[in-house]
Amino acid sequence: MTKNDETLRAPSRRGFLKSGIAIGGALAAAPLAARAAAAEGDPAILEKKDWNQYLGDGVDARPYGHPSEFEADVVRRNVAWLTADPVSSVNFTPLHQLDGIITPNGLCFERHHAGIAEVDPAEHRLMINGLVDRELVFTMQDLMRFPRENRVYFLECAANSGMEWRGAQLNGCQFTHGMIHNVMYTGVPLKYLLEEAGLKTNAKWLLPEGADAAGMTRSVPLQKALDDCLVAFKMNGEALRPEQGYPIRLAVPGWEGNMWVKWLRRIEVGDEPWHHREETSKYTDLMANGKARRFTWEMDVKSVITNPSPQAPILHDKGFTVLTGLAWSGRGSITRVDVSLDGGRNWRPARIDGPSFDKSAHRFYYEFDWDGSPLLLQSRAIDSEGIVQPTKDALRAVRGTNSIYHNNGIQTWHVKSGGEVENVEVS
Ligand SMILES: Nc1nc2c(c(=O)[nH]1)N[C@H]1C(S)=C(S)[C@@H](COP(=O)(O)O)O[C@H]1N2
Ligand SMILES: [Mo]
Repeated sequence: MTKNDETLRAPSRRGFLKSGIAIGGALAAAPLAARAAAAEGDPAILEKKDWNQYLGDGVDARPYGHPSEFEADVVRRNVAWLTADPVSSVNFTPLHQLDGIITPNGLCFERHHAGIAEVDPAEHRLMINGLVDRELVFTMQDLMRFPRENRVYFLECAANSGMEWRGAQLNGCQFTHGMIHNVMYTGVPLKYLLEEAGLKTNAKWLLPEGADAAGMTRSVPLQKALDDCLVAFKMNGEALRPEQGYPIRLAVPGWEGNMWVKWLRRIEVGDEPWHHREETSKYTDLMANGKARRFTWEMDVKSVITNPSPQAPILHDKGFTVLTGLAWSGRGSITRVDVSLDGGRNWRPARIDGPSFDKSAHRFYYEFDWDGSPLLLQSRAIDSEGIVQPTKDALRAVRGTNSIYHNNGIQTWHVKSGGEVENVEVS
């Protein structure tokens, strides 16, 4: 448990609300009135604070801004026992501490196979070779002279929720679902670069390659590249972070994160897939009969309730509460999210708020009057293809229990009467 979680869970605050005069039942019916009553004698109102009376830092004190010191707990976290070494590892986006649909750049989860490459853009090149009329090498300046587009996409690692295949394991949506981020990319459509090189008639596949020490490669069908892939250089308006592939990465919208090659240095054009390591021994779905599926590219429709969740318990007594979460699909947009408070027996539609883009995260809310009794929270998303997020049992019926990747099953959180939340499975 983190320091801040403990602070928030401290019984004194709950006790204060309980014992406060004239609060009791009023809290459930009219939370705002109850808060006003609680303010009587509140030192936060009566006492002058430093920030009321002293001048603050001037404009140049923070040339690159950072969050308030009181938000120091909002950070990526890893699970040390998952991997042998942090240079080939993963950390997780703190989904339970965010809102809206955009992931701030400093909080995007990281997945590296050989650590973060610190690339000097002046010495970085993008080469296109293989089945093309003209093999080309682009500098960063060359790339800036192609038309750019801005698009919001999620990137989800195929291994997201992989630890949960056989049952509930990690206690927090940061850890069960945090291998995802959702940012606005600025980039050059890959098709413009391929047109510049000129594709031979037998060109069918691409092999993007990273400049990191892992030299990561994946086979990407040409059709996908011509459809919506971007060579991205900005995220949320600023340069990609080194963690995310500075100065350029490939965006492969809706498809598994492993294909989004970071520190992109070369794209080979070929006539068949290469079957490299990342698409054979890794990132394939091992079925019950011991055979693996050849490729699973799309990230299917999925959702998770981010609050309440194990790292974000309910901190008030019974009464009005805000449930929220994220939903996404690699096949399009999200048209509906249902929420259940009783482990999937009854479903009610949630309210989707904020922009809805294809292959981007969607934010949903469900506000309800909590009667203080235990809950089994679930969310179930439906995408624009009409595909419904499955239960974990439905997934296992088809795929068996050997799988790691592509677990888009429905997640359950058990809210206890005290407001604490635990990861459980109800399928
Ligand atoms: N060059 C390179 N590209 C890479 C990787 C890598 O290790 N090296 N990891 C891949 C994997 S498995 C994932 S899930 C995503 C993670 O992207 P992120 O670090 O921006 O979250 O990058 C992919 N691209
Ligand atoms: Mo990944």
